[in-house]
Amino acid sequence: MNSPTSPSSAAPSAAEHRSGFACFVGRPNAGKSTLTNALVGTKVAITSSRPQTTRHTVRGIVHREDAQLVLVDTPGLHKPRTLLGQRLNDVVRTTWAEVDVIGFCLPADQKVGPGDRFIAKELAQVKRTPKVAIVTKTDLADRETLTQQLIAVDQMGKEAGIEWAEIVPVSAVAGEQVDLLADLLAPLLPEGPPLYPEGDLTDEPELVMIAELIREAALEGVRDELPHSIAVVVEEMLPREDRPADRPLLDVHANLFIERSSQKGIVIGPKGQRLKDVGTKARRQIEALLGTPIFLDLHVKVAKDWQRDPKQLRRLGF
Ligand SMILES: Nc1nc2c(ncn2[C@@H]2O[C@H](COP(=O)(O)OP(=O)(O)OP(=O)(O)O)[C@@H](O)[C@H]2O)c(=O)[nH]1
Ligand SMILES: [Mg+2]
Repeated sequence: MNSPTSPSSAAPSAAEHRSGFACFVGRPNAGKSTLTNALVGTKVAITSSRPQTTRHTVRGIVHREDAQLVLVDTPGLHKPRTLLGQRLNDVVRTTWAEVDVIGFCLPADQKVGPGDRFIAKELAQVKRTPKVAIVTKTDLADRETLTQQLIAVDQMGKEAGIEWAEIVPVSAVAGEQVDLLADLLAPLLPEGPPLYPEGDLTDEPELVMIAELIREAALEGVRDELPHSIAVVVEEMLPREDRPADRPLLDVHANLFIERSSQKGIVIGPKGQRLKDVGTKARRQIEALLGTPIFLDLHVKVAKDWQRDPKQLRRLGF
């Protein structure tokens, strides 16, 4: 208790401001990135219907009156088959040690399975950090299924030795209970001042964000293992010379890497149409991000078996 004469007692609300980190974990495709974006209110992480979309931790910042919540969106945790897969899992586990609260995402429309139980077992080792179970994609489940899922998640927690601080059903797509989730996470953060300046929504470097938007555009529509083989690097970004001041143009040079030359045709498509579509889609997103017209110069290159090659991984930023 502060004494009545202490200066801090004059402004109790300032002392109660909370700030800290929450990370979302879960199987690939559980809806972690979509939920991150919904909470932040803007797209900070790319999403796709392909599993293992997220490949590095992305921070999204939620600014509230009473708290600043920094969301750390991590790659889906899965059984690794490549060196890349191992690196992604390492990233996730390192993050657990650094956050104030962990949100475990489980889709409402899929039964709790071995993959989830595996994560729960691992999570149980992280003793002191409060854990919230988040049942995602509730718009895809009827009432009965959702009820069963909430019970199953409760049960899974008990079996793994986790005491859930909360179990919250949400739909990021329908915008249901997203605000409630923020209301529940905020009190679990320690007291403290904001960690990021007002208005900052992410700490993703612009070049990384641009590469991610290109990768996102390239992911949809390709099948099987190909999404995992795609990596994108922005090599250069330069304002076009000789442009009038009121009509600037930014040249963005990017490489889209695949693992085998046999994949080239799929990415490029007949008469180059697929690559063209990817470029158009990505360009729109990048222009929205930067607020300026760009020219996207996109090339497809082979980086042989990069997911398994330490040297290539380093070059591609892993
Ligand atoms: N209907 C519905 N679909 C959702 C919802 N949230 C996510 N999705 C979809 O589920 C798919 C996966 O979403 P992501 O947010 O990329 O999943 P993730 O957990 O980040 O996946 P990884 O990064 O691969 O681990 C995408 O097609 C999303 O549109 C939701 O609330 N409702
Ligand atoms: Mg993701």
